[in-house]
Amino acid sequence: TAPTPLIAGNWKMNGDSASLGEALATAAGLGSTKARVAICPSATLVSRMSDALKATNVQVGGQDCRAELSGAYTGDVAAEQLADAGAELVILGHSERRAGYGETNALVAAKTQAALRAGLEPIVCVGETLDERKAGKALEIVTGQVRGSLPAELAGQAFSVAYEPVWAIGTGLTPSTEEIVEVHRAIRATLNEIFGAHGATVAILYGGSVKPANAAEILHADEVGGALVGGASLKAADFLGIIAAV
Ligand code: G2H
Repeated sequence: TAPTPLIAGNWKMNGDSASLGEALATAAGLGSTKARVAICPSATLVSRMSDALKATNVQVGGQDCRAELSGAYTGDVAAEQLADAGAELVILGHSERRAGYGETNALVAAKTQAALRAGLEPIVCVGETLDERKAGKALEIVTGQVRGSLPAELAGQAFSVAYEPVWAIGTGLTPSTEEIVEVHRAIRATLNEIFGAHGATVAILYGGSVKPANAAEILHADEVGGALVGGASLKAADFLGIIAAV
């Protein structure tokens, strides 16, 4: 079965209580979309956003979690705490965390296990840098991240993979549709190899400068099962423009 398309907004370190109106406006404007829609705000907003969106079709997610259940980890958030605050999903291994906090594939895999333990649906991010692409290593890097970041416990579980070429994030640059499809097909083949028939049910999202103007072409490309949207998810009008393109 083909996965239901997932459009997930990654608010990154943006937004406060005044921004809840954008989340509500997104929910109000969904219409009869066939997409599943989620917003992942900062941890400070998860609880209030979950309450605000309770009666709507928009789900709420976190942007990261700690692998451990609890303990002396000042400043960190456990998967269980996100779930308790109302989150249903969590983004893991975003390139901003891989690059900024030295998150390795092994750590991302441990966080993914923690997400499953807490009943959260992981969105595991992978993607090559510009240097890696220029060196002809994009497929090798990305499939290596898929193998290393997805623990065996994901077998039979709901999760998605987000392909975000690092050079396309927040830069306005997007890969060609052919480049996206090539990587997504490689990810699909790797998922099939690891998870067998379950691999075909995993949505592979594209992320990196998705906006209303390029959403239709990207979302209709082969093996693209949705999008992880940063900047263009902050305003309901833009986010709805992307959702409408599914
Ligand atoms: C990539 C993406 C969302 P943006 O990081 O995860 O952000 O759409 O702003 O490039």
